[in-house]
Formats: sequence, C-alpha cells, structure tokens
Amino acid sequence: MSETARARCDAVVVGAGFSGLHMLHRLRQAGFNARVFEAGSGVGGTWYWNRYPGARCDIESMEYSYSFSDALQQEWEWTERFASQPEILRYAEHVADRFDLKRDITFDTRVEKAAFDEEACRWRIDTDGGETVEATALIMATGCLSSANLPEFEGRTSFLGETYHTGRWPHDRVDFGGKRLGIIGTGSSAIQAIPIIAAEAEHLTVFQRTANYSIPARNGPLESDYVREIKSEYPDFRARNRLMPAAFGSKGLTRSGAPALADDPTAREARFAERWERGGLGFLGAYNDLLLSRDANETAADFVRARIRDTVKDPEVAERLCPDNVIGCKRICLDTRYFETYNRPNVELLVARTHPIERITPEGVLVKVLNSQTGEREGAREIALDCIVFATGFDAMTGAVLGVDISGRSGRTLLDAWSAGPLTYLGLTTAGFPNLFMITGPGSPSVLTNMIVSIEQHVDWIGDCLEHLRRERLATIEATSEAQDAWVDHVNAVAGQTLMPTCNSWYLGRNIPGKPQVFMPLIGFPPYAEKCAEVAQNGYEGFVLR
Ligand code: FAD
Ligand code: N01
Repeated sequence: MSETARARCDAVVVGAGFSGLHMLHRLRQAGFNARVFEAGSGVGGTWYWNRYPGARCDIESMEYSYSFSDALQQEWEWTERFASQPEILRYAEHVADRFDLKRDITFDTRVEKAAFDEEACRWRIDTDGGETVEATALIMATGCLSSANLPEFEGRTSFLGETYHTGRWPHDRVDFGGKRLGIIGTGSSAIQAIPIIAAEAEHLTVFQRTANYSIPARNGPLESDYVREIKSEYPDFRARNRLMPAAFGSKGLTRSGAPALADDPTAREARFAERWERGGLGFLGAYNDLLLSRDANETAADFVRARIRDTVKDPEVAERLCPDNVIGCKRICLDTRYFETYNRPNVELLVARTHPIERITPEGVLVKVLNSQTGEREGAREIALDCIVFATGFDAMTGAVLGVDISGRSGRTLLDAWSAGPLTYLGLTTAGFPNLFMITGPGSPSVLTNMIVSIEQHVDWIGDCLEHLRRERLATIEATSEAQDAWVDHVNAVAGQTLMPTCNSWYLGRNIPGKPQVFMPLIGFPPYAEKCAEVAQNGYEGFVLR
C-alpha cells in the first residue's frame, strides 16, 4: 500500500482478533484498501490475551473456526473436542499468514480517537503511535470481552506480591510452585484455571462472590472418523448450525419439544444425566423451556446442585458452591474437575456471604468475618498470599468500543449517546455515527452464540454494505433514530420473555459499578440473521443513504 493509501484508506478496522482478521480479508477481496490497528503485539484477540492456565473453548473445535474458506476448513487439523488457547492462537496465526494479512496490520498500536468529518464524509482516526489516518468507514472489531475489569478493591496497589488478570496473562509461563495463591472470581475463566493452579500451588484460596453452574466439558482427543465425517459435509454442517438458536450444536442430542415438566421426574433425570455424561453446553438444550419457565429451570438447576453435592465431600463446602440463581442466565461454564478441586487439602473456599473482601493489604487479602445466620460482623481475617489472580471478567460488550473517544455528527460523542446504555440498529450501527460499524455489537446475538458464526455474518453484512455504497456512488449510510429505537425495544422485549435478565450478569452490565443496566445481546441467531438480510435486500431499510 502506498504512503497516501496508508494515510487515506477505504476502511480502518480496530482490532485483529477473529473479527478484524476476517474483516480485513473480506475488504481486500472486494478491492477496498484497509488498515487494521491492534493494541496487542500479535493477532488472535481473546486468544492472544487470555493465556491463563486451562484457557480453552466451550464451543466444539469443528464449529469454532471460520467457514469462509473451504480450503482452510479442510486443511486445518484440530486435535481436541474443545481446543485449548495455544491451539486457537496457532489457528489465528495460521489464518493471518495463509491470507497474508499481517502486512496491513499495525501492532502495538491503540486507536485512541475517531472523529467524523461531516464535510468530507470521512473518519479521522488517531492512534497512540501518533499516526492519523482518514477512512470512509470505521469498523470496530474491538471484541465483546476484551476490556479487562480490574475492580477498585481498596488497597489493591499496596499488595507486595505478584498480581495477574486472566484476560491480560503474561506470555511466559507463570510458576505457582510453592506459592500461596488467592483467586478472586468464580466465572468461566476462574473455573478453568482453578483446577490447574490448585494442583501446582502450595495453597489456593478462592474468593467467591456468586456461585456458578458448571457442566463437565468431557474434553478429549477428536476422533478421526468424526473429523472425516464433518469435513465430508462441512458446508451443510455449517448451514445446519446457523439454523440453531445459538448457531451451534446441530449434531448434538435432540431437544425435547415438550416442556420439562411434561416429563415425569425419572425421564427428566435421565435426559439431564445423558447430557451431563456427554458434557458441553448442550446441557441447557435438554428442554425448550429451560430459559422460559422458572419451574422448568429449577429442574435443571436442581440436577446440577445434586451433582455438586455428590462430588464435593465436605457438605458445607458443597452448599457454598451451589448456585441459587437461574441456570443459564449467565453463560454456563464448562469445566474439567472443577468441583473435585474443593476436595483437595490445599484449597479453601471463602464466600462473600460470610467472608466478603474488605480490602487488599501489602501481605494479602483482608476479609470480614460475618455470622452465617445473622450476617453480623464477627471480626476480620487476613489471608497471607504470595500472588493474587484477578479472574474478575470484563467490561463486556461496550467497554472496548467506548474505550475509543468516538465522536459523530455535530461532535456528539458515543459516550454521551450511550450514557443510558448502548443504542444500536441491528447491533451493527448507531444513529448519528455515519459509516461506523461494530462487529458483534450490543443488540446483536454475539455472546449468546458461537461467536465465529456471528462474526462471519457481520463481516459479510458490512462487506456487502460497503460494496453497495461504492456501486451506488453513495458517501454515507446512517441508521435512523426511529429504526434504532424500535430495535432497542425489540432486543429488550425478546429478553423480557425469558429468564435471562434475572441475575447479576455481565449481559446486563451489572458486574461494573455505575454501568447502565440494559440487557445487551439479542437472543436468537436465525431470526436475527434473516432480519439483517431482509434489511439489506429492501435497500437498507431503517437507514439513510446519502
Ligand atoms: P477479540 O478477540 O476480543 O479481539 C479484539 C481485539 O481488539 C483485541 O485484540 C484488542 O486488543 C483489540 N482492541 C480493542 N480496542 C482496541 C483499540 N482501541 N485499539 C487497537 N486495538 C484494540 N466465544 C465463543 O463463541 N466460544 C468460546 O468458547 C469462547 N471462549 C472465550 C474464552 C475467553 C477466555 C474469552 C475472554 C472469550 C471467549 N469467547 C468465546 C468470546 C471471544 O471473545 C470470541 O469468540 C472471539 O474470539 C472474539 O473475537 P473478536 O475479534 O470479535 O474480539
Ligand atoms: O468473567 P465473569 P470471566 N468482587 O464476569 C467476580 C467468556 N469465557 O472472565 O458473579 C468480587 O464471568 C464475579 O462475581 P459475580 C464467557 O463468555 C469463556 O470468568 O459478579 N468478585 C465472577 O465470579 C464468560 O462468561 C470461557 O458475583 C468479583 C468473576 O469475578 C466471559 O468470557 C472461559 C468482583 C468474573 O466472572 C467472562 O468470563 C473464560 C468484585 N468486585 C471466559 N468483580 C470458556 O469456557 C467481579 N467478580 C469458553
């Protein structure tokens, strides 16, 4: 690309995870010149940053991969049912090299600011490397789970030992041998890391605020016959998955069309047990109404709680690990011997109900000691630690987009436009910000799906849209406020028909103090994909094209 083209291009893509890589390839194929900026030193996004022990996928390998190139999906060999972080990172590297993507990616560079110039109909984008680039389109491929959440515990910076965040893990191996560790959080990241860290550390204290449901992953090597079978019909397999509610799992066990309570308890138990034994996210697909009816949900929750009580030898510890919220209102976790880990003599579980964190001290973590019956304070206890792991998640869905100072028409900032929560049309665009696109933005199915499927669907839609603008010699596309308002209402209405908004999840922004509480993802991939296609076919309904 010439110097002029580098300073003035058709599109700037922010982020070089699976979204950014595919977007760059798609833009190039359509003859656009595009540049990608990536804060990290390499490609892979999530799989570049989250190198904590045990990090792996919860979507099966044969599905968690791109479908846009048949040659790619035929040649790549996954080794396990659920791929590990190193293997997924190797895959991202392979894709970047195979399609010669790195030459248009600027690494170690954060996009800090983007302003829309209304006269020129172009975005002006500033990086922390001091570069300014002009582009017709600005495409945020910044990730739903990329802005690490490091809570402001009092005294956090006074701690004299080592600290780590699962989403910002060092590249070199961290040696926990002979050390006293504390891990804060019991979400998916912690549930994957805890069994491995516990086996290595001298002692591990787990600080749990909310107990979580977890299903055994039952990971293992991929059978070559299975791989051959999928590869022999890959396009059809992908197409069937796109028709599934969360865009994965068409080859799993079939769903019962009947409500959970229509089965007698023995049949229901057998159905849950079959899925528990198979392992994986398919557990929640046992019945269609598990996320619609509290009574149905309780049958699945009871089943998991019974498995926790079977597994954890100390009945008091087992009770602390039993969640009491709706199963599935947070993304369900997959584990390998997570609950078994609490039978180890070197692991202690402290829960916020009786031992909430008061502050971090130079030597460790100080917890209050509360009476388990009355909740009254009985004292405090300092847990001496050599190392603290923050498995405290992310400022999800909006954190990374709002991490860039974006201003649209009349200089209005996105931060201001979204002050009461994210407003989008189709989760792809936002009114007042022409030619700004978000891949897997709030208001799209994104995190409730196999994200690679959602990424590919968005990349194709954006690619087609930019080709349309070029063909029709149009300068801008912008969502109308009316279409956006109706879309936001639709996203909320769909969520409101389910149990999904009933707990303190990051889907609602409840993990971040002060964040507006709005259910951000849209439930249901197939009708969403249909709607996006329909909007485009109808001449970009709900948009103004100039
Ligand atoms: P990301 O991979 O997050 O990439 C975004 C990139 O943008 C990052 O590299 C970041 O550095 C960069 N960036 C952000 N802001 C800027 C800026 N201002 N300037 C420059 N660069 C910037 N999904 C599934 O479907 N199945 C799974 O099993 C699964 N497992 C997961 C496990 C973990 C630990 C996590 C955190 C997420 C998981 N996800 C999973 C979700 C996962 O994020 C997506 O599957 C997918 O990798 C997202 O790709 P992306 O490119 O959209 O975003
Ligand atoms: O983050 P989380 P994560 N004080 O937000 C606790 C994907 N993923 O990194 O539940 C004390 O789920 C918080 O407590 P609570 C997946 O989509 C997938 O684990 O809010 N505790 C919680 O226990 C997942 O959903 C995989 O009460 C605090 C934990 O920290 C998403 O990424 C693996 C706290 C955070 O859990 C995020 O997962 C990993 C505070 N101030 C990630 N703040 C797969 O298996 C937070 N916590 C594929």
